[in-house]
Amino acid sequence: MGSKIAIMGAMPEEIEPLLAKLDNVSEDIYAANTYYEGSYNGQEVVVAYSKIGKVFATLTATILIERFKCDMLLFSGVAGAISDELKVGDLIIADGLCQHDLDITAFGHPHGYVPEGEVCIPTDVNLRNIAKKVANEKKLTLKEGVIATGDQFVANEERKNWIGTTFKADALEMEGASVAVVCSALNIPFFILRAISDSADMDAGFDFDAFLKSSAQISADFILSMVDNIER
Ligand code: 4EH
Repeated sequence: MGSKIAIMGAMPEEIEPLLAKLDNVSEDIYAANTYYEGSYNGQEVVVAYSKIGKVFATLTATILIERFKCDMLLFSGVAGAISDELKVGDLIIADGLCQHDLDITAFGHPHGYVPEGEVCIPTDVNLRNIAKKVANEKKLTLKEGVIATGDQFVANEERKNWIGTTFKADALEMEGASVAVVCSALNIPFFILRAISDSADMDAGFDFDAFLKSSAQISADFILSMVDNIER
């Protein structure tokens, strides 16, 4: 199925645990970013971090597909929890992604919607099923739900709860929906995994700094197990 798999993060910390496990890595600089081509257990992969936010994530996802010819994209990183069920280090996979900061409600449209777009973009069902199989084998709990994306680091209970109720979202971050827009438009199967680093509340900045590394590692380890379970 996957002949060349893109694995994307937003921050260096999110891809460092991936790069540490690749073989035959070569670096290619393109559009002011570094792309790492290599292999994992014989599977060809291209790894990159986009930089933070929706615009950079859109650029990187597009380049991974159009220039590096990846035919599948997996995102690995951390997220703020909305659901009370999610604690630091827990994993969530997106069944769909929305943009919580996209607002043309002045014209009567719902939050997150623009004409010819969709509020919530679904991820690839096959990749989600592989994730569930991997979680079973590893005896890990995997939550599945909506992930809300926006160009804001949310450290505010009120904003977090608004995003939760408006989009029925379980977690939030700043890149996933961009990847969803690009991959769905280009018909590339994609998957978004996040390990919780904070709860998007007043302690979020502090918690994020404390748990970025450990949660990024948890997400990266899981993503690499998924690569082992994807048909070549
Ligand atoms: O890439 C951005 C990072 C935070 S900004 C989105 N990532 C982490 C996920 C995330 C998140 N997003 C929004 C984790 N917790 C979040 C939250 N709100 N509460 C950043 C981080 N460190 C330095 C500079 N910018």
